[in-house]
Amino acid sequence: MKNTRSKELFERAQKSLVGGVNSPVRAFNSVGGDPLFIDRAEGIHIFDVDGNEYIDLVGSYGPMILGHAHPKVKQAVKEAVDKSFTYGATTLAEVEMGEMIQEAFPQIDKVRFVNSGTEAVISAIRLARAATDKKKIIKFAGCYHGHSDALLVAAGSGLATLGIPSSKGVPEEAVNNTLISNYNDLESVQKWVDMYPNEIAGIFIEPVAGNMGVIEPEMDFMKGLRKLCDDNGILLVIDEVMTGFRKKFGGAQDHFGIAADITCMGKVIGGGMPVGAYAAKAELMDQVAPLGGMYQAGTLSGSPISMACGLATLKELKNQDYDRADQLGKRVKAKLEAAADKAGIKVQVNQFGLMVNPFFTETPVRDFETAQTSDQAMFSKFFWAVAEAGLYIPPSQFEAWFLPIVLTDEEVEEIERRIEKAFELMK
Ligand code: HOZ
Repeated sequence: MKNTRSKELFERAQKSLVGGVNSPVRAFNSVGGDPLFIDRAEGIHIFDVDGNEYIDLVGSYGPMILGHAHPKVKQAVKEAVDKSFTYGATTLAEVEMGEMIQEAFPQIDKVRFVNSGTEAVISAIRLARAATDKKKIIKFAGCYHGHSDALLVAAGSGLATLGIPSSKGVPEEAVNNTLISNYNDLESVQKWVDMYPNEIAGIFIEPVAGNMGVIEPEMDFMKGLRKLCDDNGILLVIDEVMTGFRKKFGGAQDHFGIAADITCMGKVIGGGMPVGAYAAKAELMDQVAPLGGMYQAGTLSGSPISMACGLATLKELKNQDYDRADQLGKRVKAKLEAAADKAGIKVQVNQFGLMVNPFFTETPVRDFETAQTSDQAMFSKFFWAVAEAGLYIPPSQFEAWFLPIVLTDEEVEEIERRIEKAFELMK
């Protein structure tokens, strides 16, 4: 695989950008070698600056569910750009987006758009505290909810990849009220509720973890969390930044039959432009300014270009066959298992709809501890073999792969061939 131009650009990038990247997950620290610099992408294909073509299974870490540069989305963005870029005033597209979210999430009355998943979760923490007049929050080891101080402990994503247990620069005071529990372990949550009755404002969870690899919740665990919240006046905050519109037109919470008190969104709802959102029943959202005393604002919130991109994406998703999407994910999982088996490599493949990823371990992966049993050296080898075979996957064991929903049967067959080839290269 030729990488002369990527190498040159990386050397140049390191002189002006921290580590040559603008987000640590883009660095190749855990797989070794130099990051690939991307030139362009179209549909399911992505091309690096050396002219190598890959099938893109990163999808910009989630937003590109329709593949790249979808013609209808591109057209909507062009039309928005032609009018201007931002007005600092409300537009029709924001209202339409709000209505679209209401339609997709029956438990939501009102929504506030922000610019990222991180911002959505920061705001949800504030709202949970404002609404309950309590300070403590619970998060799960290995879950990642963006880079805000209060949730940057025992976090997945880049922190897990780089082996950073908790970020420097986060003062003790900022995390004094953050309690850590284990995913799929209700007792580890009950323990905190017993220890701090009447002090916990919210429980924050990814309904399917996607930042310690992909991990599905056990139904008893999710149902138990809902009950624990109801019995103790705690708000259940479900972070659907990764899962929103991924498994169905709506949230994973609807798929599991669990309703959040506050829902956070991002990624897909922007279709590739920066959008986040938090949303809830009116009694909660009406506590947000200008109706209530919880303040949160943003110059570019609900940006007309981002809204146009998000709206066109969601309109297109409404016509997609999500049952078929799940079958696509299952086919990729089955191929990874079969090809690994043929190559004599132990693998556990977790999959939720279009989210997939392999762990190189014999241990079934159900939480952060078991995720960490994956053989990192094997993952690095796999990453480069897969790149050589023409698949672009995240350069980290702990990031979910995001398959595009638009894959044709022939394209899935091509992915299967490339997986097969990758495992052959690993021999
Ligand atoms: N938020 C993404 C989930 N792990 C990763 C993208 C990034 O941090 O750059």
